[in-house]
Amino acid sequence: MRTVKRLLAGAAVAAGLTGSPAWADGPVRIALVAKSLGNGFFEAAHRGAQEAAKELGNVEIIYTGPTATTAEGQIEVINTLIAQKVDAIAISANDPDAVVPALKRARQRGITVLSWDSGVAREGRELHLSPSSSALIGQTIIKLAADELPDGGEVAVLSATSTSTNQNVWIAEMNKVLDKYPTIKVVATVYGDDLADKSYRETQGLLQTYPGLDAIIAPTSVGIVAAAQAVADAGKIGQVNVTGLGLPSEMAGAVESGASKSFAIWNPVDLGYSATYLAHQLATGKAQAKPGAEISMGRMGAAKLDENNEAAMSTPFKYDKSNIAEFKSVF
Ligand code: RAM
Repeated sequence: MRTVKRLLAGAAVAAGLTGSPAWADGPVRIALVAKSLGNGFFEAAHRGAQEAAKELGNVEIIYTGPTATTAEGQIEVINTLIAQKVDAIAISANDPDAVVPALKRARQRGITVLSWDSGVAREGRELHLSPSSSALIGQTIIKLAADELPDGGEVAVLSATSTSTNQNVWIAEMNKVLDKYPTIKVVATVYGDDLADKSYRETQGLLQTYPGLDAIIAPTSVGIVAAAQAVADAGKIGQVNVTGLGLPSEMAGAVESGASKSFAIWNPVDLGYSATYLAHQLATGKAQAKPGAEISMGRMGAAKLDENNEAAMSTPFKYDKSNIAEFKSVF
């Protein structure tokens, strides 16, 4: 724990001093907490975190998370990190509220806490970093589906967990613009919990319940792959288009087979890199999270915090047959 160090660093900032403090004791230990382990999206973010650590120097990344996408699992992870006296916790939360008491305990012990990707309620963190504007993500996922359905049709949503902050916000933003698509009918929302097998089964359920289904929007990198597989296995390629948010490396086969005409995502490596940079700035007292603050994210520029101490990165990028080959080896 670096409470003393942080106070000193804060004083150094206040006094206008810059550079690494000479009294630094060992590496700055930053925990990158995933919604769950084994998810390629978080593994890509971890690569970015390691890149930032190398660039910053004297930083140890502790990449961790529960085995399943539950808040309970994350609370256990947080408690372990508190016991390990890490300097910072950067978490993608399975639930915006359930992790707050554990994160508050961490903060009381001088640990810097921020959320990234999937947010924590304001009282549980210093800042939140979104990959992109939530409104833009919501608008993007419905547009991806609607653009392939010029005559309209039935669309279902396959989400991650029902408590996941980011998917819930994106779906809410999507719903706000549905009136722009009068011929598109959203018939159901189901939850695959970012588990491949559950997402596959939920997709099978959708195909059975809605035989006239035209598209599935899966705003989850795990769900979209499983949904595309279920559509292919059901012989429904060309009938049901799977779209949403996914990794080019994991979706290349689905795009080639035609199960997915297109999908979108931002760069998860950059997201992990940026979250790590922010954690480092806060934990070393080089910056403070407050509305209007501009905090360095290294090669990604600065995060400008809004009135809720939130910042957003770039726009989602669309992948389809024209560019998937180029990006599938990147992330
Ligand atoms: C899954 C997770 C993650 C989300 C991506 C798009 O990997 O739910 O939080 O940002 O999908």
